[in-house]
Amino acid sequence: MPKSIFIDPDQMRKPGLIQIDNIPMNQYKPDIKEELKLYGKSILRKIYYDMLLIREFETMLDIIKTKGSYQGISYKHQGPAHLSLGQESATVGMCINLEPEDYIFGSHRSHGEILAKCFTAIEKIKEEELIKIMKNYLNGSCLKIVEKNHQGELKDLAEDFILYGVLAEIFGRKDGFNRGMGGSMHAFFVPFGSMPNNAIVGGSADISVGAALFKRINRKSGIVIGSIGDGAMGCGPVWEAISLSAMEQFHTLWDKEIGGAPPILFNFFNNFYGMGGQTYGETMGFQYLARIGAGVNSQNMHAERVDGYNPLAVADAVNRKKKILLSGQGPVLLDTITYRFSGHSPSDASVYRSKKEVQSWQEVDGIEGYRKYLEKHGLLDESESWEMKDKVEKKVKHITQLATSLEISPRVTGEFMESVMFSNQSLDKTEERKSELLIKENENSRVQSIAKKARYFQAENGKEIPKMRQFTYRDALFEAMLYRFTQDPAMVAFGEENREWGGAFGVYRGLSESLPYHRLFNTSISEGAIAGSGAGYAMSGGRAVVELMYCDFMGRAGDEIFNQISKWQAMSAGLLKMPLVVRVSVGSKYGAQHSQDWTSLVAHIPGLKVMFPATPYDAKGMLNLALRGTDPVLFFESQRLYDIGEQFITEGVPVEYYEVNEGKPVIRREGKDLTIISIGATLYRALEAAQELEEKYQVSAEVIDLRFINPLHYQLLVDSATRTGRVLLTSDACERGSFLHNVASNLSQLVFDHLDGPVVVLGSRNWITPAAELEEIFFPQKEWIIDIIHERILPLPGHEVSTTQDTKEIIRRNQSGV
Ligand SMILES: Cc1ncc(C[n+]2csc(CCOP(=O)(O)OP(=O)(O)O)c2C)c(N)n1
Ligand SMILES: [Mg+2]
Repeated sequence: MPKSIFIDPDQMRKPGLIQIDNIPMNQYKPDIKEELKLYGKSILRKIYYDMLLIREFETMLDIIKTKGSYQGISYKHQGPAHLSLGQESATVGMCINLEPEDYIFGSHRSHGEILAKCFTAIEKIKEEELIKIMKNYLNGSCLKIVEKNHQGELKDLAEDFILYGVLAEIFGRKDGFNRGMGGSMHAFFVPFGSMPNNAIVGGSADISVGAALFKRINRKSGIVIGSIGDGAMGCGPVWEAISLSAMEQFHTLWDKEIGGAPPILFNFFNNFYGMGGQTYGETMGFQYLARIGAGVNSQNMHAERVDGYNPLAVADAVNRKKKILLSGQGPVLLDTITYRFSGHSPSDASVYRSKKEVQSWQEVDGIEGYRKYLEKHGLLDESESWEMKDKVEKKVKHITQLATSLEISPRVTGEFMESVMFSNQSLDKTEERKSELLIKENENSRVQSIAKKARYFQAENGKEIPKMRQFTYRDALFEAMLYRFTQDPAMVAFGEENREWGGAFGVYRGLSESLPYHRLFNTSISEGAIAGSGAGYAMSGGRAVVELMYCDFMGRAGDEIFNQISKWQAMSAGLLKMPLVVRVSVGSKYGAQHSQDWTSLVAHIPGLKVMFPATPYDAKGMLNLALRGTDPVLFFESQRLYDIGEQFITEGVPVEYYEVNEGKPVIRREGKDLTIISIGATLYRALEAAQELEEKYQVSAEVIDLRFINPLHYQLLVDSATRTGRVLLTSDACERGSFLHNVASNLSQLVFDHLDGPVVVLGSRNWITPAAELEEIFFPQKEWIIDIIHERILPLPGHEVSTTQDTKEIIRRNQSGV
């Protein structure tokens, strides 16, 4: 299906003026008759109660943190407490009109949001369902703690359950909502629509977009709110998230039946500060945050400034925006003004703002203002409000007693932590329905052309088959992708140029014939949001494959890869899965910013699986493995390899489905004198070197292709090194800090008694990658491999070195930092 939007030069060159519609600010007009009609007396009172309860919860944490004791309960809380005292009206208001299936994601300051969202859900969920959720959550262990000696109604018990689940999480306890693996800044409770909260400023923006994509693409009900602070408006990934969420293709190219844009509301809790920086008048230039909407699309993102000091104003805005979002007309931006009375954290002395300013906001406190409003209209009297205050104090005290006691609330063990780093499952489909495909698999023209190709690089007579007719590494990746698209209806792939172009290197070429736009699409040039929304999509229950054109662009998606994709399974205590494959192409020939192998960076990050196939057989078998798993995989590919045919599996790359065993390296050439271990495209230079070692020096080198970086099985490496007693490791990654040093260090320890020489690492030089014409003096070459073996491991009689790899040279290089 070719793209059909015509860009008309006459239209584009026409003079004119861009008209920008007005952006409303604080337009809510209280009308008690209407409000009573909409919510009823009991909910209007409940709003006050919820605000009080959140205030008491946060006050307790503040006192615990600063004084070490609350209502006679002594406790030292070591972790953070970013409190939202003063912001309760904004958070409660946001949640009043949300249903349990609506998702909220938040920031480091989100205790109030979790509580408010869950309290609203308790109101809306039927009692039997409520019991079921509490009984099933963490096998009922959290419920058991609060139901002991509990008297009263089920909803009251559910409230305790929420308060305890959040507080025990903040205190790092086993029966906290995420078994203490998330803690204060990351607690959440999915069954009530409270999704992960992020300690990275703005981190929730692109994850929320991914969740909204999941809802839209899979026709799930509800909207997604990504709540972040005003300070987050300065973060690149937030702008990227907004760009991606506002792509016009949702209206212009996607099937109408999908329903339009993802239902995402970016809710900025605008308290005018990002730590000590004032976003109004100092660190940002927007003056009114809502203005940002005007730059994004012609609807101004339906942006509004809302008075977060009136919960009903926020509730009204969310309600109106929800309709827009459900009709596919998002994204929406809310500039919800609020103020935090407390410091950024309890250690904050508030030196960046005046006492007068804090007092002025305290004088118009949203909770007090709302109480007066209810009293004025006869919906609450003074004694009732005191009763409520008394009740919330007792409740918070009780929960604090439970959550601070190590006897009642123990911590998890190291074994548990280890068990949740990966989910290690195989899942054919993430949703139960038929996969949407535009044509049958065998009607796809690429499938038809691949069918004519030779799946082994040589003919029976031993002659190499012409390149054009070889089934390549690129074809192998295509086959794995298409297969999984047919199996998993909720699988999507996106990135820059993913559709007609077929991904930067044509891996997907032809896939657009088979897949509708909502399953394969181009995105804005937003690597952070591409990776982050992939994470949001995956954690919401789907499977995503995102592509980063060049490994060097991982830097742009740094937070998403290092902090988000890698950590949410473990931070959720294994409750969330992350079936996400990030395809990363390792370049060459394009100089310093397009040619680096950064496998070592991700090898260092716990929580990621890292793979790097070097042959078509592995490309297909390993991508099959990654695409059926439930863990995040950084899947490295090499631009040097896309065009190669299969040279090792003589039967050829199977047409049928197969998987390569996870973590297992493979011997590519057997030998007895020396083991050469390679990662990625360096394999082929290692094999050339092994050939020359054999022919010229009668040294028999075993060549092992590591294939996997994490997890990695060492046994085959240990066996080989034990047999040969000599090990050289090589890859195209720069030598300093290369993952190969880890393998070398482990092997040195594991086979120390059998070694006849040092375990040596040969990488690229510790320079920038030079222009294509100079690459031979940068990347490891066959000659370097032989030279380093000669100089450091096994002298080769008569060998004349062309490079210096001796001790003096290694010391010199390190001394110069190169
Ligand atoms: C990427 C990143 N940079 C800096 C920080 C440190 N930090 C934590 S909160 C914060 C201020 C955030 O301001 P805002 O987004 O307005 O949220 P608020 O604290 O006002 O709720 C900063 C700078 C961080 N956690 N993440
Ligand atoms: Mg702020």
